[in-house]
Amino acid sequence: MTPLKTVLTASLTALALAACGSGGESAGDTADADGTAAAGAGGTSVSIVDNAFEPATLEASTGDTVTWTNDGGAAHTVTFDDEDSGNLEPGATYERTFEEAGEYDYVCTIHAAMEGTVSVSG
Ligand SMILES: [Cu+2]
Repeated sequence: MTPLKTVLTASLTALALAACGSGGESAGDTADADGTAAAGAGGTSVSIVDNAFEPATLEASTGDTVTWTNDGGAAHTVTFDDEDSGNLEPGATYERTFEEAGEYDYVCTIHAAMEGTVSVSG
């Protein structure tokens, strides 16, 4: 009785399948990103891939604006307790400015295993 729900379910299934496929193919690329993530140069950009935030923990300073870019092939979200990017399609970006020091945990609401933290120091 709910055709819309059927369509949504089918779309989510397709996204999940696409995410699995591209994740395997880009293994070589993500290894590189992991190796350089600790450098922290710039410190205000997070790359979203299928399915992880890179770097998972970002060090930032108060007043910094952090930009997330969806470099993956599936839609993802950047969801804090108090702020939500909504669905970010491939290529989309989201920004948040951190005015206060603290640990800001966030997740992707589409993929439960995707977690990240912005560690803001004053
Ligand atoms: Cu995701």
